[in-house]
Amino acid sequence: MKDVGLVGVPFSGKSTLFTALTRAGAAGGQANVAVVQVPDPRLDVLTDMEHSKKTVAAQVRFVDVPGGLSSTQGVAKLREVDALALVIRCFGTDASPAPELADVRSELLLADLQVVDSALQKATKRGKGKTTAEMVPLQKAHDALSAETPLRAASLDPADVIELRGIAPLTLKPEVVIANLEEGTEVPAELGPGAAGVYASIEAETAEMEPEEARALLEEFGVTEPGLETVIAACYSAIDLITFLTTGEDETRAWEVRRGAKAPEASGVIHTDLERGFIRAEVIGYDELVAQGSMEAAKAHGKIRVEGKDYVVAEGDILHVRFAV
Ligand SMILES: Nc1nc2c(ncn2[C@@H]2O[C@H](COP(=O)(O)OP(=O)(O)OP(=O)(O)O)[C@@H](O)[C@H]2O)c(=O)[nH]1
Ligand SMILES: [Mg+2]
Repeated sequence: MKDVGLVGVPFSGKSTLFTALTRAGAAGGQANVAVVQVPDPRLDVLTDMEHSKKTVAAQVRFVDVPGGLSSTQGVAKLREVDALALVIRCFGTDASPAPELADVRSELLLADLQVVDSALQKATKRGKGKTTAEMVPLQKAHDALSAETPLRAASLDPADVIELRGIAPLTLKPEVVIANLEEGTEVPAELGPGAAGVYASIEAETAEMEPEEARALLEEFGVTEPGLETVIAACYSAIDLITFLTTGEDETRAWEVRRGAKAPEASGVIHTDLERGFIRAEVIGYDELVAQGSMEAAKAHGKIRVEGKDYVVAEGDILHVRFAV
């Protein structure tokens, strides 16, 4: 499960978005953490098809910290997340999205510069005047951050990145820009092509309604894709995650793995034994399976591929792992 931290200037609507996403009330003054199910219509189709007893969606945990980056505790919480969602206020007459985004980004840079510099100081003391190996990645990070380059864009060596993980820099994390929009408006172009839009306030209002009622109200406001789906899709794409599925009589389930992962690594997400004892995976794409109508039909028509340990898992693959431990 991945953790997504909501970041933004005060009153950008982080807690409102949190409420909308998690359908849980966001209490003021403390970190709000909630696990949400990742909506995936494929799960219901597969559950019906295979008469699964159980359906398990992938999950994402959202973290909303009050006081933003000015609070040490807030920053500490954010260092633990897998991705940052930068919530930018696009509602109200005084909204200025691009400068606000620039502010949030420079706060992130500054927060990182502080931890890097303090780690560098300690390393310098330990080095007693000599340049030691531990100082090298820190110095590179310092230089990048001082030049206002986020660490994810600093073309650091993989080895440096591993060294820096100890201090969990915020600008090393994947980031998505979320425009918190006023009813009837679109994502402002000035936020760049990757920005996703949500209507946090309307969606938060529907958080306590019955699903039917909520949908009707959202449609009235022209909200076709719920904020949860928009935000999760943007985060998955930023973290570079794909979803693969397993299905059978016992359960139908969605799993996440990094894009580019091979079959054994993906199998390891299900259980470490499956990676350790991986023999082969029987694979069919979701669309192909739906076209076949059932696993049984797919088998009968020879549509299930047998893939080995070098197979790169694709989005929507349905996997059946053969293993021995
Ligand atoms: N009109 C409008 N108001 C909103 C929207 N989103 C949030 N608000 C209001 O803006 C105010 C601040 O929202 P919060 O969600 O508390 O903001 P926050 O980012 O959590 O603020 P801090 O926790 O103080 O950093 C509240 O009064 C919300 O009702 C929106 O989309 N439209
Ligand atoms: Mg808040």
